[in-house]
Amino acid sequence: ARGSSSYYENYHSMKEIYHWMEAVVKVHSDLLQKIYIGSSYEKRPLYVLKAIHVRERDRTMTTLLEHFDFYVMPVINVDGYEYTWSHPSNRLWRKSRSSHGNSKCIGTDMNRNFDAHWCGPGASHFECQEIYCGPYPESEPEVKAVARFVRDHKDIIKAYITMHSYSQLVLFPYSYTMNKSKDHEELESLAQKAAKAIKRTTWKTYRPGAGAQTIYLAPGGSDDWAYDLGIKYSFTFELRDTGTYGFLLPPREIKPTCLEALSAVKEIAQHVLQNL
Ligand code: PAY
Ligand code: ZN
Repeated sequence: ARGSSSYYENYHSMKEIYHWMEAVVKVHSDLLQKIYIGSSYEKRPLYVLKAIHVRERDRTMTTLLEHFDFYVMPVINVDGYEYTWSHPSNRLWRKSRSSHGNSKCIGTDMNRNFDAHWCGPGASHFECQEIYCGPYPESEPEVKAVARFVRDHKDIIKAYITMHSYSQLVLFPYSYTMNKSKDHEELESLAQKAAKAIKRTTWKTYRPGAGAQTIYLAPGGSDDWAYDLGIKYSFTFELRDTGTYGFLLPPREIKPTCLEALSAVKEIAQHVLQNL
């Protein structure tokens, strides 16, 4: 059932996630709001949950919520996610489900579709590739919706964190170039602190580093785009694991993965608070 803790120890279909969003904002209407930011290629709604202040048992969380609102988008690739459920043989589908012109392949890599060195080295112009950048930046309605939401709130957004899997990394800009950003030193030490918070929480090892230097060149990502927009504290978490199960992480690891990720989020938020 939705309220029970086992709900957070399992994977859920898009339909269930939509119901869950509806239910949590209903039950916690004093601190949660659901914001509609646009619709997907297949016309599914895109929502961001906004969490505001009050009544937390955890002291750090209370302090953080006194100073910050948290905006959380549970799923950006709603069409792709639904597709992994309705077509189990495509359980690992990565891209969107859009088709542009008379392309013979479906889908754009949303993490190559943001307007940050769009389609440079590390992305592909070919529709059939997993890292297809799309016909132009923000060609994907989901990317456009997120970019517009972030642009419209850029003066109030103090940090941006995007969650991916897998590899256990805390990445920061840049991913589109091997060059260091102008905030490299600060972001590196904060990423190290975040990784240490994770270690204290679950004893797992996450490696901090700039994207391109740590994994590979990846242009058109949301983290670099948010950073270049002026949101200094921009991070990509690559969650569990390091390859044993890879993208098919067992459900029993969901909860500890959330706990460690949350500890890293708090570490980053505290740093932001101290540097306002
Ligand atoms: O900002 O450097 C970044 C993240 C790059 C990610 C990307 O390629 O878009 C990294 C991959 C991801 O999470 O999508 C990593 C996974 C393991 C993959 O698909 O290779
Ligand atoms: Zn990813």
